[in-house]
Amino acid sequence: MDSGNHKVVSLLRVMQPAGQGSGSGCGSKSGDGKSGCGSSAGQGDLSPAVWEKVKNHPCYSEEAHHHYARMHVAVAPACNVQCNFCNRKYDCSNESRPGVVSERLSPEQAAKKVLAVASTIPQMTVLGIAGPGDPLANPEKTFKTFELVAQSAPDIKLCLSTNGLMLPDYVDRIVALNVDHVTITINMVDPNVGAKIYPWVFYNHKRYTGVEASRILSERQLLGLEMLSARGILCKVNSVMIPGINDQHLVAVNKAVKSRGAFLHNIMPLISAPEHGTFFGLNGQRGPTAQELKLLQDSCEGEMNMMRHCRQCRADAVGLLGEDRSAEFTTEKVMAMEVNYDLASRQAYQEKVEVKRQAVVAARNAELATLAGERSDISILIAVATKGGGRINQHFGHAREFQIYEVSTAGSKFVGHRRVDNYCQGGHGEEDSLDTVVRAINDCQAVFVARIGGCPREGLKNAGIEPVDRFALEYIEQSAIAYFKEYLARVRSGELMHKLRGDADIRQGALIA
Ligand code: CLF
Ligand code: SF4
Repeated sequence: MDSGNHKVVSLLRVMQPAGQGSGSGCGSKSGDGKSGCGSSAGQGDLSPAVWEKVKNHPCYSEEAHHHYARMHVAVAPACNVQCNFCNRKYDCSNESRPGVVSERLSPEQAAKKVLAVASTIPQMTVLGIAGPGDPLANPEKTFKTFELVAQSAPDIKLCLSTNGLMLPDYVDRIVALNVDHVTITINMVDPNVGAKIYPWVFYNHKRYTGVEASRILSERQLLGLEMLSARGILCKVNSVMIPGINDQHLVAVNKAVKSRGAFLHNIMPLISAPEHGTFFGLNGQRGPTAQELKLLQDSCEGEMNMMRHCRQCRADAVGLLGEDRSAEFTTEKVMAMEVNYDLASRQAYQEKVEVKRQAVVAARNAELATLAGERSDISILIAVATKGGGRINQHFGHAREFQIYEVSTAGSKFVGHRRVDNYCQGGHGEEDSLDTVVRAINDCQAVFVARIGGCPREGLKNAGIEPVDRFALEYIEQSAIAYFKEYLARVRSGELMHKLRGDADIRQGALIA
């Protein structure tokens, strides 16, 4: 894609009103069509029943993901499809990408782990089964796990992520078990495109290849989505953006899934590096740049809610979406743990979380009100170092990801995140790491941090990115809007010339803890 034209189109997109704080992502489900859930204050025009399902689901509500955690249990090793971006053979506890796990669990082990995590992390609200293979290629293990958890931890929402091949066969069981969030990964609705992504599918005791394989997969995925929507299950569609293969085509996918009742669409970048051992990785298939991904997400956002806060989790991830606490809950540790699952204390803790969450929203709205009547075509991106809670509360050197906010006179919204190697390693800064960070947030005008040292401060300034620590420990969106007002004033006074920043990198390699 021509990068020059790309920038112009991207600017035009971001000049469009961000939509009263609605907009970016979260997600959930069918029937209610497009509605605010993303970075908006809350219920918006969702029905009370849908709001109840999404309000503390960290994937279906961008706002919730700052406060609530999810966990996955790896009970589903087998898969009935081969995707060219997947390799489940490699297992590294430092690597974060879908399909990677350190241990596979029995349903009984998984249920014990859920109780152990629930009693340690009271803001863990969702149990997802997402692999390492396909949960519906392992139906007995998957449903047995859900049954056990529903009996022992009834407040935890059950969530399922599938390639969709077997979905139509299990809709009744999903409904009966009260699994009210289902994600289907749909990367194409045209089997000719699919043939470049899926070498084979195994269906009805037979292996299919080529276009035929993708035709079967696509029909089953769309049928499953329709059936779930008709039953009132919240459906999210995940799509992997593969430049040159399905990037343009995902607009058609977006329309197809919206028309079948999907509540949220999560377009994720292809993660592709040779060391992953995937077909795409070994054959040099690149992932999208940050700007390419955002442009596609923006172009689909007019159609439906887009999720932009997905962290492409491991199949055994535990914690807030930006963190991974799975190492605290190995089978050995879990089996030795004294589990004290106490529903009342979990609820009491979550009530406190809600109070904090409302404070974040109220602060953002109050600041937003001060922008009323402002008109400008300027829109900027800000990178934020945060450990969660909606605050700027992380040292620059400790950040392993930056959250990205877009701010304009329409307000602020979360539009993505960038993984980085943390700058401080062994107590001192690494110049190579600073280069990586600069490339990852190169499209941002500023980076908000709780603290920052002298060397990285200078390095960022030289790269044209303003390091900002005066909002340390303050709320992110409130601060972003306040900064934007100052930025506009500086532009208007002539102190500053507003310039479009360049593109940025999305990390392709393994995440090193
Ligand atoms: Fe897990 Fe998926 Fe449920 Fe979330 S993850 S099964 S919907 S609880 Fe979330 Fe992780 Fe992205 Fe999935 S951030 S990979 S979208
Ligand atoms: Fe991997 Fe999921 Fe594709 Fe199966 S469906 S090959 S587990 S990405």
